[in-house]
Amino acid sequence: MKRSILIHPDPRLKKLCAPVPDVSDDLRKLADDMLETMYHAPGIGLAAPQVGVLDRLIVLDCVKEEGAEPKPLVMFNPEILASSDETSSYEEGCLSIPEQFAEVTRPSEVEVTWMDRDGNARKETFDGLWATCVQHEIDHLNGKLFIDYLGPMKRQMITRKMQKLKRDMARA
Ligand code: GNR
Ligand code: NI
Repeated sequence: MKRSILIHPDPRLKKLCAPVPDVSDDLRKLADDMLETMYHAPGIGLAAPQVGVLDRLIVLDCVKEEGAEPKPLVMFNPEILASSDETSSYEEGCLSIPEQFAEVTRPSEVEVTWMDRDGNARKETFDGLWATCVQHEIDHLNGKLFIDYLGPMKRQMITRKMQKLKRDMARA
């Protein structure tokens, strides 16, 4: 079941999300719904607070080549164990901030631990777009959006555009 994605500004996108004690059937269903919502958007990642659930759950699939095998990842309680000193910049976007993009600099590589959909502990090092995306998603679990890395002027300009978009959406 596809879920609707919250648009910034929304108080739920600013909250610290709670760790998941263990994986349940309800949480697996939520993860499946999030993947469906992400692929439909389309997007390369989605965090539970974006669908209004304040749990530490993210999904991602950064395989972007047309026709390539999809690689959906479901991460409960993801944690960054180590980050590279080397950084890289990507033009980031967010499904909760539609049609707005900005360069964000982050560590190029991150080592991440998480619990997978079967409740198994996992650990992997990500680079490239995967590293950017997993950091962007984990930020969502801490109430942080990519626009929080921008200067106050740019951030305010984007927030005002989103307020107008939400007003227009409510009228339509
Ligand atoms: O679909 C998305 N694309 C994207 C591009 C660059 C950096 C991060 C992202 S994540 C975003 C989906 C989203 O909002 N996830 O929270
Ligand atoms: Ni996002």
